[in-house]
Amino acid sequence: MAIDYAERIPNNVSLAENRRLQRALEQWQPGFQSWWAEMGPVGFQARDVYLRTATSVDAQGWASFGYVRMPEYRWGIFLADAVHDRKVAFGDHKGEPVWQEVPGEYRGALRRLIVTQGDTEPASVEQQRHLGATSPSLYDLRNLLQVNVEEGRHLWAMAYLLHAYFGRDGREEADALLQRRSGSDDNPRILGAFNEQTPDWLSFLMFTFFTDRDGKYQLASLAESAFDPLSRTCRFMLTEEAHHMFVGETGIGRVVQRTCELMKEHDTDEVGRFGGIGLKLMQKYLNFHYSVSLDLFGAELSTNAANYFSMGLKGRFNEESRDDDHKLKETSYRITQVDENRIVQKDQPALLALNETLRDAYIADCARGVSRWNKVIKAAGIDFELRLPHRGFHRAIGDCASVKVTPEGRLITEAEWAAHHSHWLPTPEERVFVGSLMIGVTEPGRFAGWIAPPARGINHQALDFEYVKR
Ligand code: BYC
Repeated sequence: MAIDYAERIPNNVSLAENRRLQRALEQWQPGFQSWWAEMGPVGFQARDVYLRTATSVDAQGWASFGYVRMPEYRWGIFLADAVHDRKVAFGDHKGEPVWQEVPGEYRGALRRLIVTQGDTEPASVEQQRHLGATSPSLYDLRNLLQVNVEEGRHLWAMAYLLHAYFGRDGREEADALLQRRSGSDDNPRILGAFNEQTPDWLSFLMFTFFTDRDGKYQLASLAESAFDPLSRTCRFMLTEEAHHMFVGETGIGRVVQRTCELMKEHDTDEVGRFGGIGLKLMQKYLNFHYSVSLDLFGAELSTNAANYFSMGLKGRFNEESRDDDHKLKETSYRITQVDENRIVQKDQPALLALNETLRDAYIADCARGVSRWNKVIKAAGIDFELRLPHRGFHRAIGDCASVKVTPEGRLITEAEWAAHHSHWLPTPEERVFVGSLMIGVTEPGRFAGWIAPPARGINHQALDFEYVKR
């Protein structure tokens, strides 16, 4: 179904036929716009940016590219097409028709999931709002702003579900999504990683690789939901999310490539003197972003996750292609836990271990990306490998939050941690150094010295295309 851009709120949910809902969303819209003006990207709001906008939801051609000023971006509500005769794929309701309304007894749990998902979207925009001034090229600036407007659209997606299906408390929650602030002491965002800072572009690229990838896995699990509007919303969000992870994976790949070039040119690992970011420093940023993103999956054993699954609200990654009973009452799953000061593997009830199941899928996906970066290093003839640290390293949620673990997975004392953590995580001085490299480059086709140009431009445009107009 094509989307009517003449409407005040572009949508493919027949909003015009539901006057009450339309009015409620039209009342929320100015709040969103004020939030965008106050907390969205700093600068560039009056510029023409070469953005893609969703114009339909079919697999081919949903994206149309053109110059848009961000405040005029057509944020709207788009659900993937309904799957005919869709049945609940897991949990206690397996095999029953999916729901078009929220079952009363699951209202609270479902609202909480939608609010948690929705809260991350504006949070990431807030975290990234200062990055435009220091973008390494117009190409990268455009990608940042694309990610930002699409996170804004994902906020719309969740605000729509809250307004359409949760009555007054849904409207209150949608308002609260515009009120919390990333990093605020009094009213912070819900999940830890979304209160961290994204102060420089290396952090941004790591964030889009690691933290947006949590988004992929969480959205894919919610796309399995028996609550069909949530499933359809998340399915369409996933198509947009892919570009965000592309920005991270290719972005870090380009930093790695540039570093390798500098290492060879100057025959040294110490590329900082030549305006590059050393591989060891990159490893520290990786350690940080990976570990805070692992926390986003919750504790290894979670009754919340078990309930979400049994209720049919949140499935596993690729639920339908899994070869088991999809109820998991009798199954076990091997997880990593801390037991009497040792890290051990234990079989636990699979139903309780769903957060860990999802984290495992995520870890395998991260490892594939890291191995692609390592190919760049190897091709340059350099003997170094980036690595994912142990899953217990630097954790604030779950079993390992109470202990200290090295990147290799060895349990250590607080004193050892205090003596060594600066070898594993970026120090304040290193963050200042990375910050010092961040000087905005705005001439079309030029790139900052710490990152290589990409292999190709956006939507078949040249690298020196004016992705953001003066
Ligand atoms: N920070 O039972 P547990 C994205 C709380 S990213 C702070 O293990 P559960 C995006 C937890 O709430 C994807 N608190 O938790 C990416 C619970 O609190 P209560 C976002 C945390 O519920 C980039 C307690 O600890 N989507 O889209 O099984 C840019 C016990 O924990 C954290 C979702 O997350 C944390 N990290 O699992 C833009 C999907 N972790 O009950 C966007 C929806 C746990 O004791 N959310 N806690 O008060 C969920 O499915 C679940 O809420 C979680 C947590 C998986 C996050």
